[in-house]
Amino acid sequence: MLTLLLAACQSDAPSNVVNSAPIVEAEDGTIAYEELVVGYSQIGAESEWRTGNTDSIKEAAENLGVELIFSDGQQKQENQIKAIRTFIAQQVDVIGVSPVVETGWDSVFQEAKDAGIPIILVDRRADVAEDLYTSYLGSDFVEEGRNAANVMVDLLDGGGTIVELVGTIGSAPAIDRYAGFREIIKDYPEIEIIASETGDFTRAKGEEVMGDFLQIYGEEIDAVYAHNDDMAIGAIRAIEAYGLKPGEDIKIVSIDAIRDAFQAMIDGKLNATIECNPLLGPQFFELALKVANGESVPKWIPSEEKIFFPEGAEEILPTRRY
Ligand code: GZL
Repeated sequence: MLTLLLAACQSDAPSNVVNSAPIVEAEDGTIAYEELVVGYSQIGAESEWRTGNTDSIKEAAENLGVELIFSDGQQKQENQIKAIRTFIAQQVDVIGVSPVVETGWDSVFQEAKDAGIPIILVDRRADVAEDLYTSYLGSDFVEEGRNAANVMVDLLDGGGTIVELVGTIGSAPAIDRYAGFREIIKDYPEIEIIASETGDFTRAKGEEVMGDFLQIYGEEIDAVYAHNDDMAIGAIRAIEAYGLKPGEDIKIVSIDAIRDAFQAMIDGKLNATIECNPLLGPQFFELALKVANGESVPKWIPSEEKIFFPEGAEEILPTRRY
């Protein structure tokens, strides 16, 4: 017998948040959101995408009444591993983690499994045996790389030289966006990637590395492929400081679709951004509750994503939530 108590609908809740989740107190031992305790190990606050992701997770926990124990790893794997061990000691119901890099998780994930605590990978994957995590909620980064390359081929009309700003070395998005881009570009011998360096997904490093590229290659550069918008915005600053026009003299394609990328497209400084959706909070807790209640869930839940261009950016910008 189920007792269903419907939460009051919050008519003002943002559209992407579940706002009338039923409070279920079941006699079969399953738990409701209000009884769920989740430990979340976040990477850090390296980009606008990340802060949007964190906001979505915290907001969803608040709206659903979930007890969230949140840890900011400051982009260090050792901090994330420490946080996961703390969650295990606190005997949380579910652990969510966005792994800063793909490798080095086997032992701590095994500790969680031995403690009977399921792990959900959010945003980024880990290179571990499939029995060490329950599900992965996140994007197809290889497809994002393919999409960026197809846009770049059109922008360069099939020929030109590209410099690449790579994300955090060893991270799933950097590895996959690197590979997906090359899967397409390999069929265009007139397009050459002349330099590729990590900007660690940050604006400051993206500006620094683009500045170095300009010192070495100067006007030989036709385009920039940035693994995220924050590095692209750093590159825009470096290109302007060098005396060239970003978006015109040097084309730029990046990934994430943050608000500042829409503004850069409106200003004519960015040529396209591939969406990578950080608003995963509601989906994550829906998945966590199912996992806590022993329901079977898909091994991978991919996000739905679009490609955005300067045309229409002005109308879309006010609707963007991150
Ligand atoms: C992608 C996410 C990446 C973003 C960056 O899902 O992991 O990390 O593209 C962020 O902006 O830093």
